[in-house]
Amino acid sequence: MARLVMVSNRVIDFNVAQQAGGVAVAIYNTLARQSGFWFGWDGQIVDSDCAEIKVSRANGHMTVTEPLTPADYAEYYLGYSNSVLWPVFHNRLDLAQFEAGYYSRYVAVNERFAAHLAPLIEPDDVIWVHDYHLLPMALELRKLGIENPIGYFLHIPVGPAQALLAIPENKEIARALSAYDLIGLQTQSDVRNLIDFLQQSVFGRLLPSGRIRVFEAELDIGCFPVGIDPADFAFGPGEVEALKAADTSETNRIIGIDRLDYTKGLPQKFRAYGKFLDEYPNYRRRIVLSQFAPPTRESVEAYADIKAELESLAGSINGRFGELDWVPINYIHRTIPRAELRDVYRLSRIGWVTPLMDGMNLVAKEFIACQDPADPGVLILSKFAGAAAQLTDAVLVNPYDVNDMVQGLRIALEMPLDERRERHDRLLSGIRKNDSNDWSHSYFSALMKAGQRRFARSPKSPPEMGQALERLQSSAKKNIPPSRLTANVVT
Ligand code: GDG
Repeated sequence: MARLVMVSNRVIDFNVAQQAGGVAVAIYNTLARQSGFWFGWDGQIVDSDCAEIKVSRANGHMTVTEPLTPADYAEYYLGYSNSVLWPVFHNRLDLAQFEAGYYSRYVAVNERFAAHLAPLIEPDDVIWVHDYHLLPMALELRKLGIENPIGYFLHIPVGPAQALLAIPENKEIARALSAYDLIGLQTQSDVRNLIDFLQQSVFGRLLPSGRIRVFEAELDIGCFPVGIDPADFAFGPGEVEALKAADTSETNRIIGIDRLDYTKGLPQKFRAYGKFLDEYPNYRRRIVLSQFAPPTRESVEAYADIKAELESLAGSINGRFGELDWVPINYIHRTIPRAELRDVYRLSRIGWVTPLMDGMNLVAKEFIACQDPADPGVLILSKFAGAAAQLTDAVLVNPYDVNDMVQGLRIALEMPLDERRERHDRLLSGIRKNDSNDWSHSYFSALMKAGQRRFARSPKSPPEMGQALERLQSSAKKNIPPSRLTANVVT
């Protein structure tokens, strides 16, 4: 039976994956409808080179995972993935740590994952690799003779070609990308940037078909904006009434939910909020900014810096404007449970989502999904989030321009009910139409087509594979339980 094999850096237990948010939910929602399994790191760090591979089954779904060693964690995860690729792709060359030889460990971990995954692959499987940690995965699998269709989806944005070209190993990165059949990105601008990079780095050539020739390969690169499942955020009968009854706050809540990351524009948001309170004193005591900023990658230096900066900004704004009975910024450096997240979105008048650069940003979509259509809150969204290409009815702002941020907040707070309803209605229909199901189906269909081209070109492809692709595509619609896994694994 044809299966979909999802590969991502971090595999979340199927029992809790839906609670995790972001990439994990996107993968969970796809696999929940499809036969296959999920392969990657289990989040454990163990002091041993002989990694034990674990197979877990939960709710009829299967995950295959392995731990990292402390050196892998330091160099593959914190190092090359999060101190080179993450800042560069977000156009923060100033934070990239090119020294330190992280690259060899990055490739070695991909090589090891590929060596453990390859024996599990059956001739008619389709492989879908996620995100920047695993960029060389297809190349490593190909070296082991895997000829199956392999797709790649990059969840983060693609900065300008000039930034990517600054990576010392940029040619190796380009070669690694050429081993995929399809590269999926979040926006058209990402697609343009990646093509530009491939042209400049390794003389990639755009073909009349729209594909790009890189070395011997012909690559499909397309835009597939990630969506959410709005049903995950629906309120049941009586839930909203209970929520409202329990809410005693008399101020208008402005909600921010962002991992504490330098790409999220949090200092810019805090400064704009301080300027707003300065310029519009009539709003003092009437609004509160509740900013959740759960910790992330704390051992990377740039993350420690942003934490200190934010604490100082929140402290100085609260110190300057606060009263005995009013604290202007409620800054919470903790993760909140997903169920509470939904309530907080619903009870907020404004969703303030202003990253400096973001692949998509699902918080923006979640906020819209949680609003009351009869009296919805307003989304303020950065022009530089991937989501802005779709959510054009949000109040779009430039997070680098403090005056634009201040005016965006004023417009959102003053927006009349009719306009709020109209904008929300259009935003919600877009989110429903381009939901997570639509994302995985459209990516998957494109991967099928790219896979078929591979069979046509490659004499090595098993003959049954073309039909297998079609079977897999139709099984996706029927919610078939995962099939067996037989190779050398320890359960
Ligand atoms: C990558 C790309 C792209 C956040 N704080 C808490 C919490 N969250 C949840 C949100 C949301 C998710 O985390 C964050 O959304 P992102 O869109 O930033 O997702 P990531 O996986 O971090 O990022 C991004 C995304 O991939 C998908 O392609 O949009 O651009 O960087 O779901 O709700 N959840 C809970 N407590 C928190 O404190 N429970």
